[in-house]
Amino acid sequence: MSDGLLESERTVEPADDAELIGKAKAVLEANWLGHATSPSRRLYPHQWSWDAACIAMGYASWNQERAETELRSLFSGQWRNGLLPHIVFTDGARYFPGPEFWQTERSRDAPEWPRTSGIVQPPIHATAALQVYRLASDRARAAVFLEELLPKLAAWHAYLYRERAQTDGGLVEIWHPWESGMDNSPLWDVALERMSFDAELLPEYERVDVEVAEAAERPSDGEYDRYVYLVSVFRELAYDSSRIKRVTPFALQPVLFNSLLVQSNRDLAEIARIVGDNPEQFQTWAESTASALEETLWDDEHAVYVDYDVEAGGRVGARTAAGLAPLYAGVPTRPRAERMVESLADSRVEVGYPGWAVTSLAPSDPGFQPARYWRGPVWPILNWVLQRGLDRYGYATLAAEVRSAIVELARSAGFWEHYSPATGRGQGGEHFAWTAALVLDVLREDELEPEALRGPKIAH
Ligand code: 2M8
Repeated sequence: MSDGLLESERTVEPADDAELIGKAKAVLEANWLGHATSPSRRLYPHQWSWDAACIAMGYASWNQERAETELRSLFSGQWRNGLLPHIVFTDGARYFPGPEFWQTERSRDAPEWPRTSGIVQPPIHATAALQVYRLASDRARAAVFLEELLPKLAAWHAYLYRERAQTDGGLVEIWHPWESGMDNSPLWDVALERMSFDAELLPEYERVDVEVAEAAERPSDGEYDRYVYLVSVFRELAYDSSRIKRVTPFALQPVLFNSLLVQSNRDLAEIARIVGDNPEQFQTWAESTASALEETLWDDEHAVYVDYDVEAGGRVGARTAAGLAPLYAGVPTRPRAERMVESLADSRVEVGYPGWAVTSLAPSDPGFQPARYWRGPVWPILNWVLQRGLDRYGYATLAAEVRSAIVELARSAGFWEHYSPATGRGQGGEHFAWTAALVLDVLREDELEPEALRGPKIAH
């Protein structure tokens, strides 16, 4: 493992845009498993669901075949009930919890092969599929690909609305912090603390992550006990959603998950139009989730959206940059969007000069920890979601500054899982695939201007 030092600390000349693109492609290549791309070879040696969608978007403009294969491989792990698993396992790789811990063979819905986990991750896949089509060099072939993926994407969203939504609303819920994608975010603290279980009765397990990455940059052992407990409940119930729904001690409706779902529904409707199918169901889903976000999750006092704790029957107190995600899906009214942008000052940090980024928890929050995973570091994905949202509402300069931060962090420190908000130092896993993919998405080779070869392209 390298030291995560900034390139400047190593006195190496920073890469220009064309070189940086070459380095990003090399990271994806190094993580290529032959059928899919691992997020990071040692820390996460399998295929992850929302990483794969972002990775496909990163491949889209220069390697159509890879982009299609990435999504196809992920959907090869889809369950018969439509569930799209958060991990599709590769034989023999070392990670906890692996397939022998998940025991998904207890469910009638799980495929025998590939082996998978039994929970989900944020639904950004229709958005990725549409981007693969839009950037494809061979549009006719991409249209065939969309036709192939449409029923699978539709089954995935149908699973979410059938198994994860309350009867009276359009918000879907998660049953495990891993399903949020923001594993140890303070958003889940109260719900996790409320859970009571006997640690002595937990199945035995051994963490691998803390051998491969700095323990101080990972969730705590107490958090892992809770993650493991929830998996043990699900596998005891043979992953039967109707039973899990009745007993799960952890059920939340996250803003980020639901915002990505709104946009994925909009994109799925567009996919249906492209292949000559009926978009109505997807539009209806998009509108019902968008209205529920507006009506239930808007926090007027803080001008941001907040998660809802279904188990406790109330809003989550913690506020994070995930609360800005509705901008990405075009959900807020213009006055709300303006207030959200004004309040951005609270959670932005100046990194990757001349850009700025949002942190995973505001530096002013007493729980802020600059190296501890989803409790403070800068994550490319959150900033990627934000820049798309800012662009959508016409804040082109702000969006370009956020893109600049994503690019400049990678240029100076390399492609890391997350970055220190104080120094820009790389943290967590190195040579990280979705970081490379998101850089490729915001800095596209086909859009490079000749002068960009001499320095960063920043709009002011
Ligand atoms: C992290 O999550 C995994 C569990 O799914 C882990 O910590 O072992 C999260 O950052 C998640 O959002 C991400 O998809 C995954 C792979 O990059 O790593």
